[in-house]
Amino acid sequence: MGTGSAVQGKASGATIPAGAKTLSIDAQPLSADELRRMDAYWRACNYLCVGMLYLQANPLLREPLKVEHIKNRLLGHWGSDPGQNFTWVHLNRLIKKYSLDLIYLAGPGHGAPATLSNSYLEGVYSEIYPDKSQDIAGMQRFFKQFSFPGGIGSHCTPETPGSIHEGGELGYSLSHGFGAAFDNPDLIVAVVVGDGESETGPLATSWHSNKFLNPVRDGAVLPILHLNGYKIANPTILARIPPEELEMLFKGLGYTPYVVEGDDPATMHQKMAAVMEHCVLEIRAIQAGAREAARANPSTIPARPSWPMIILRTPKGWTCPKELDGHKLEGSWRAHQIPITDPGTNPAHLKLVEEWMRSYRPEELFDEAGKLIPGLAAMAPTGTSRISGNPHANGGLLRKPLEMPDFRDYAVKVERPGQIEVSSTDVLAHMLRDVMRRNMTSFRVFGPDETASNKLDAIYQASPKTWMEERLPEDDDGGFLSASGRVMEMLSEHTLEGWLEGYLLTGRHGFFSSYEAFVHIIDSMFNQHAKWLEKSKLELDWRQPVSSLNLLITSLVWRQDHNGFTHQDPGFLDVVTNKSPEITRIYLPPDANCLLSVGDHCLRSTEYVNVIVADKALHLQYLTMEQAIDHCTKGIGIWDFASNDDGSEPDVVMACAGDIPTSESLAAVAILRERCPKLKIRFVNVVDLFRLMPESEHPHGMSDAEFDALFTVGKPVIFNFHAYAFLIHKLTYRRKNHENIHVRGYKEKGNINTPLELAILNQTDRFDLALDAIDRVPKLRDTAAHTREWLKDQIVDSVNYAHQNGIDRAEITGWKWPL
Ligand SMILES: Cc1ncc(C[n+]2csc(CCOP(=O)(O)OP(=O)(O)O)c2C)c(N)n1
Ligand SMILES: [Mg+2]
Repeated sequence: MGTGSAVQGKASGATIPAGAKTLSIDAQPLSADELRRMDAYWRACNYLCVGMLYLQANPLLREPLKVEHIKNRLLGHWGSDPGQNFTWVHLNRLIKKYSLDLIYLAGPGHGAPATLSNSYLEGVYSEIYPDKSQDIAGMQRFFKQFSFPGGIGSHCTPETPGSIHEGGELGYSLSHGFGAAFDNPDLIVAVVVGDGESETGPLATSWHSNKFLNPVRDGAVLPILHLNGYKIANPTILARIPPEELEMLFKGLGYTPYVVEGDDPATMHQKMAAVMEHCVLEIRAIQAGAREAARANPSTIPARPSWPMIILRTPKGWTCPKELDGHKLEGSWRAHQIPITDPGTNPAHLKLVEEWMRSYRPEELFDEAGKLIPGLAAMAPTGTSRISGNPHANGGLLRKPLEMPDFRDYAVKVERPGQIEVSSTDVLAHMLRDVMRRNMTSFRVFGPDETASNKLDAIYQASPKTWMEERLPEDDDGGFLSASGRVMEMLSEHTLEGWLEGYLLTGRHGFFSSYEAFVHIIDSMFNQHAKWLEKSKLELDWRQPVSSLNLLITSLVWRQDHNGFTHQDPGFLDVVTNKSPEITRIYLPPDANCLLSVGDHCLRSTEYVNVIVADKALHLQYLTMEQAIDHCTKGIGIWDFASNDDGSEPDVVMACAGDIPTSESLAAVAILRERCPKLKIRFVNVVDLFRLMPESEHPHGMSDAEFDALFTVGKPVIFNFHAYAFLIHKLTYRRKNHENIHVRGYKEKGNINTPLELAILNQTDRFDLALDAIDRVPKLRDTAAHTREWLKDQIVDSVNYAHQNGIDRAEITGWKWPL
């Protein structure tokens, strides 16, 4: 055990004043009977956890434990379970006592046996999975399926009732928890944070979420730092730093930490009961005070409270055998996974497992049929008050569709294609502003300090940014800060993504914008969320659909000429295409009207990750609203205004995906049509990237017949792509004409360049695209030699001009579609 100064002072249980450090060990809120029953319930949870790890038969040890009762392959984690069970049992007491609406997030999701055992004891598990009934046969199946082929995973996967946090990839528990609490004023989100998890970057920064939680309109998060001292194979930092530093750390982060430390169950139950009750009452007092003040004077600005948190210092693997073969087991990293790994081959160890399981006295806990005895079952809350049955953890049950304005009302007037320049994201922002206005308790916009930079600042007209900290007079000059703001801005992509996921999984709606290069920071969070959605959507009927995660990628590679190479990386799309086609969508709207149509579609959708790629800078506009709707509905199409192959087979297909590649492709077409007037060109634009895939591989995929009709079966295709070229090959490699598809994209060439120079470096510019066409159309090879030379001269001249003047030539910057 650690040596922390766990318990100081003489205050009594729930009456400790806010800000007091710890509670007295003398606080004894539990009656002898309550203590006995809580401990019994905890023993039942712990028993079930060990059963899940080890047993495939003889679940209640009604006969002596034999080798054949043990699973052939032992998988799962024990170390985290007893502390999590302990926490859950104490939460149950307070849910009942104070009619709390409470959900639970297991940061160390590998401790899933704790969540599962509680769900089983609460009856929710059997309601959802009737074959895992509350009897001996059901318990046997419940044990056997855990971490077993054909069964369930070893983390708090989507199959786990009450879970919105898988916890396999550590670091996101607290941000998920805060996301769940936003705009849920009556909800308490208990988040167990692993002490190892606390060492991750995302978790470390997510403590600052308290600076964005408004006690008037939001719920509360109760962090419980699970200081069990160890990770897989090492001590944890927070368990070994001096207790004073630990306390200062959390005070410095703005929390009031309460320490519960020990290993004697009876004493620990009293301590935890006292501390947790105090925390709940403190939360309630904070909320009541802030809400009362707001009622009395709506212009009151609520101060950020010092929210309580618990530091639970217990031995890792608490209650397992103290030692194994002379090695410390309880209270060591050796308890992390399967504490005793060889009961199948080592009779002494088999005996030890049996003794360990019998130490929980299952015969006192379960009746003859194998059901938790009524006196203990009555300890759990009922109905939707059960943590594992709380509808917030199945957010689709609570989700209401957004009230949407008509996106057509924001349309850019396009009389002729390619004549006017507009910032597409600015146009979208006006729609988002009105989405916000109509959904002031269920929609938030997230961005890492980039909402304004991404030209989405019109949203501030509906709601400013959430800010609970000090405000200076100058903040009123364009700062848009308010405790009641609904635009979430913190410079942590991790925290924002975590908030958004928590917000969505509890039934609400959101929109995230990020610089393209830095969206990679949340690659892994995207991966995990995508996995969650896939399982929920495809395999779990009982999980109701939640809103899609809408990710606008902007400040694109092609307009990072001022920031340079570090800000150029369009590779997030590659990451997205690895995930299940059932839940991934990528849209590259070429102009503002297409972006509006796509944005409307995404905000209404459920169970997807929608990735929208659209630049913030001024860009030419091509389609009227009606044309844009048609184009986006099809997802890919021929643009007649740019094509001259009507009624005949084209000589070349000029294809493109992305706003900036579209304008370069169009400029290339204009050059070719002027200089090679006999050339038959078909211009194809792709909005919905997955249209390129075969229909057998993606729900949006095109049939071969459709693909062949657009791209021909033998003509050259010059495809100008927003991101890395290889992705287009990956999506089209099975198509008949694949060998003629010549893709240009970003080639990792960049620095401080002009936009055209950057395109030239990567050969995505109009001149190189025109050269590509000439080189691939047989009849031009001989006849277009002069044009070829002219194009090469243009490239040299453009680069020279950029290097001399620092900008592109006026005919480039002011280029318009000429036909
Ligand atoms: C981001 C990440 N890195 C590494 C791992 C591998 N891993 C699984 S459990 C674990 C230790 C976790 O320790 P802690 O958070 O203290 O949990 P507990 O002690 O409650 O088991 C690690 C490193 C992971 N799951 N996620
Ligand atoms: Mg730990």
